Amino acid sequence: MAREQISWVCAVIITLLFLNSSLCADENLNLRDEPLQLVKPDIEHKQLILNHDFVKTLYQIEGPVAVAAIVGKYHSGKSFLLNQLMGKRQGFGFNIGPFVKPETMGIWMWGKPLPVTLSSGQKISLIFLDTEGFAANNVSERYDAKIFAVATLLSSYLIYNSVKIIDQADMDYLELLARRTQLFALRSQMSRAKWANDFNHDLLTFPPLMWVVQDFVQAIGDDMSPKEWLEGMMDSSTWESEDHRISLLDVFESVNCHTLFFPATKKDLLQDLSQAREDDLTIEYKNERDSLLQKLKDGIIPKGKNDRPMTGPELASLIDILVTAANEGSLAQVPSRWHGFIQDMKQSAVQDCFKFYDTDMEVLHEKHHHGAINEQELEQWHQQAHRKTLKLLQQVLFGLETIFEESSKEMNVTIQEHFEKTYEMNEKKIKLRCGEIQHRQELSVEEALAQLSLPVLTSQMMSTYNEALAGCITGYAELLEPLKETTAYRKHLNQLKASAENMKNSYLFKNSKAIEAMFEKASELSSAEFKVLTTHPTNDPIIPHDLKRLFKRGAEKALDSFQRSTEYFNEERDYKMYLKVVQTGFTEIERECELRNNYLLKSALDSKIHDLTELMKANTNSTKISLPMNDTELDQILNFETAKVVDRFSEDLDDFRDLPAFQEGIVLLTKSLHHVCGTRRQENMAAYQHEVGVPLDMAKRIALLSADRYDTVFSITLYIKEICLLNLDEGKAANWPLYLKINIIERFIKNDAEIQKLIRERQGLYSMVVGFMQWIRWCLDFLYAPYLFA
Ligand SMILES: Nc1nc2c(ncn2[C@@H]2O[C@H](COP(=O)(O)OP(=O)(O)O)[C@@H](O)[C@H]2O)c(=O)[nH]1
Ligand SMILES: *[C@@H]1O[C@H](CO)[C@@H](O)[C@H](O)[C@H]1NC(C)=O
Ligand SMILES: *[C@@H]1O[C@H](CO)[C@@H](O)[C@H](O)[C@H]1NC(C)=O
Ligand SMILES: *[C@@H]1O[C@H](CO)[C@@H](O)[C@H](O)[C@H]1NC(C)=O
Ligand SMILES: *[C@@H]1O[C@H](CO)[C@@H](O)[C@H](O)[C@H]1NC(C)=O
Ligand SMILES: [Mg+2]
Repeated sequence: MAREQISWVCAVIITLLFLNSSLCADENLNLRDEPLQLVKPDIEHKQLILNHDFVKTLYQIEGPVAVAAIVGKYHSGKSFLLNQLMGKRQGFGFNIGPFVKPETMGIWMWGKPLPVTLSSGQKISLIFLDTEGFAANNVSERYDAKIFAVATLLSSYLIYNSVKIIDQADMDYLELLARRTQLFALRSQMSRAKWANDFNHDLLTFPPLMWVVQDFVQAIGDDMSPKEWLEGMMDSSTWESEDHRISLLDVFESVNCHTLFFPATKKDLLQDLSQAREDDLTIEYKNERDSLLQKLKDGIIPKGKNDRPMTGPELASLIDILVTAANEGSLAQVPSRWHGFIQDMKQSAVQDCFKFYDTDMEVLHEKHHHGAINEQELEQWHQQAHRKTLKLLQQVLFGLETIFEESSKEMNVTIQEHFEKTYEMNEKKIKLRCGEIQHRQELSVEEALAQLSLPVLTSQMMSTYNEALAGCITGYAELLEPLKETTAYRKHLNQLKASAENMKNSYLFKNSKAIEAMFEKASELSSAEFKVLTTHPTNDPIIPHDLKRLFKRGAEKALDSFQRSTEYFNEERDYKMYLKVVQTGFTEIERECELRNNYLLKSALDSKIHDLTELMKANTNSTKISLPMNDTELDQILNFETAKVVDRFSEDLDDFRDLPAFQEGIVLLTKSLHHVCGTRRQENMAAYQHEVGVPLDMAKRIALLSADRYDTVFSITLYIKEICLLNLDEGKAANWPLYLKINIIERFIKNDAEIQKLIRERQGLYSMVVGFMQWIRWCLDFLYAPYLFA
């Protein structure tokens, strides 16, 4: 009684403590010594709902942590067994269902971990998980699979609970669930990206499996352990399709079996074991239970990585991830029939693995910002991804050789097709990229050339071009370094070079035009300068020597200014040619100058001739020479004057002596002077005539009186001459030379109107004929006269 009171008091105190702690539980999240519903089903019993407050309590566990979970059909004694293993007695253990209705929904966790020292000596906090049983009336297999997967992957030790025997259906179902879970784990690993943050994916491992058979009474023979018995069962199991044999051994770290005797013998106790005390349990049960606990401690493999065991926070994160993944449907459907399951698995394995391949290829595309990729790199990456994918596929379909064979064929085709498309697309991208860079580089060359202000030295343009070309080719090579080996690269490089060459030629042409224009302008300017320099200010002709000097100096100056204005470009090919052109231009201007000078000279000569003729006239004017004068003397004077004038001419124009115009001038001057001389002689003659005016008048009167006797021009003329001569011989002119007298007479006849009238009257055919006869006779007379006289 006292003991009962004490225990009652204890219970109250504990309850008060519990209430107190639960009041402030939200703050300090104490580890509670009670079962917590970690995961519960939703209203439709399909999805899992995680209680985050309970998950948070795990954060407080700092040291290594491990989980032991129990799974199995509903109402198979899971909760009771867990209570036994935890050493919890009535009232404090998991709710043990006294009725057929399953009590444990979802996944329950014992709030306070059990400190356990493993056989390896490691001290860990062991957390027990109780689960909702499988195959409840109206619960789907998919829901079962979720619970199983989460519990299994959380565990470091998994207990499968069954009653009395190892049932073939149990084994099939367990294998399906295990296979599902394996796929689930692999998929979770595949989509690493999603939980990349700080999650350790190596935690997704399978624990050792302990198959516990409760109420075991069957004899399995002395030489056979429960493990061997289980293995025998697994070997002999009959499958729907032998092709798709898989084994729990393929999935779990290890598989073991443990049997337990009836916990009690009394029926009322068995119906509600929650009432049973330790003392009520059978010895066999207690022994076998303890040995199971020892096996658990020996067999537990704490999850971890690189010898670092999993801690509380990591466990919390693992729970979160697994529940989320399970809810998102990462668990494929579990068809009830094995064959369908296999087909489904194949399908989803191929799909998932292809997704893996695609994701892996996407990494490459991301790396290249979805641009062009070197073909080799693409190929290599693809092959590597292909290999990895096949390896993954093999892992997923482990133990299912035939469907792996089929699937990998299918996978090869899918991947190959996909790759061909990717490759083709990449080719296009390469072409586009190369073309784009080509144009960009072309622009850079054009820019460099356009910056030059023309005209510019050809050599400078070439060096600018060469520099730009080198830069653009280097730039092209650098920007397209990864695509160097492609044909598009070479093609566009050649195009780039060709269009740069074209650009160069067009700019060279433009420049040569500009240079030409510049030369042209400079040569025009220097020609104009030369013209100005060689234009003489007066209208006087310039003497040849001076003209030459003028030309020389002008040419020097004008050429110098041409050279100065084009000096910068004197290395250009056309420079010498333009220099020649300029000089030729000078020669032409010189010729024009000379022509003009000649013209000026000619008019100067003309006026000189005129002046000198006037001088001659003045010098031989009647005021200077008194006429008539002895012919010889006159001639002497005239010759002297002429010579004087000609000398004066030569003297005045001595500078032009070598020019043909000078000689022509002399000729003209001489002619002109001759004319003056002739005039003077005529005047002299007239003067003589004037001296003999009286006798000549006399002779004319005589001739007029006896003119009728002479009927021809010849005869009358001859008669008049004779009369005149006779008259002259009788006066002053008696001593004058005959030629002078004849000259005077002929002048007189020619100038006298009356005589001329007489002569005209006798003109006509008759006069001509008869005159001619008379002339012949006169000639004969003249011929024979001396002869006759002799
Ligand atoms: N015969 C027998 N009955 C058991 C054993 N363990 C539990 N029970 C009874 O089976 C019923 C269901 O137990 P429970 O632990 O709630 O099973 P659970 O639904 O799998 O958790 C209860 O009435 C228990 O008394 C066992 O080892 N042998
Ligand atoms: C399962 O059946 C029980 C009664 O048999 C019912 O109370 C419960 O709501 C059902 N659950 C679902 C998910 O249908
Ligand atoms: C699939 O492709 C890989 C690599 O190309 C090859 O090694 C393997 O034999 C192929 N598998 C099948 C089934 O064709
Ligand atoms: C001769 O010269 C004088 C002046 O030198 C001039 O006055 C005169 O008219 C001239 N006579 C003739 C006939 O030309
Ligand atoms: C003219 O002069 C020359 C010598 O001066 C002389 O010989 C000649 O007889 C002269 N004639 C006349 C006609 O006076
Ligand atoms: Mg239960």
